Amino acid sequence: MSSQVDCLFCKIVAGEVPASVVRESERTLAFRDVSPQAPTHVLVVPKEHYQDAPALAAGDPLAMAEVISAGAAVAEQDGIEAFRLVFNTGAEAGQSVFHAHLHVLGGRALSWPPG
Ligand code: IU
Repeated sequence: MSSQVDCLFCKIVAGEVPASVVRESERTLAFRDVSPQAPTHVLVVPKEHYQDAPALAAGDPLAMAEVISAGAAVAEQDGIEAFRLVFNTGAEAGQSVFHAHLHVLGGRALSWPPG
């Protein structure tokens, strides 16, 4: 499995850094964000390292589909019907960890457009 030295989310996938894991599948891991922006704020990551969502979609479309399905499953687990699925892509769009991850946000009213 491809993994990058010094990638925080690769270390979480490897069990080297602790995380509050809520769901795991063959290709994905879902864990609670350490700085939650909503009552439900979970990150779903592919276990393999891709730097962002477009790279994941191009490199492993099945894993991308599994990430999105896992996001919906997390919302169901947390009992929320309305939620937002977000891939920040690029530093200017707010991406700070360069291992593809889906934010699952819900449990409160969410405004639009985002800042
Ligand atoms: P972003 O889209 O790359 O900005 O999202 C990265 C998220 O990773 C962000 O919401 C952080 O709060 C979260 N996070 C985390 O859950 N655990 C950590 O140790 C670090 C960041 I550093």
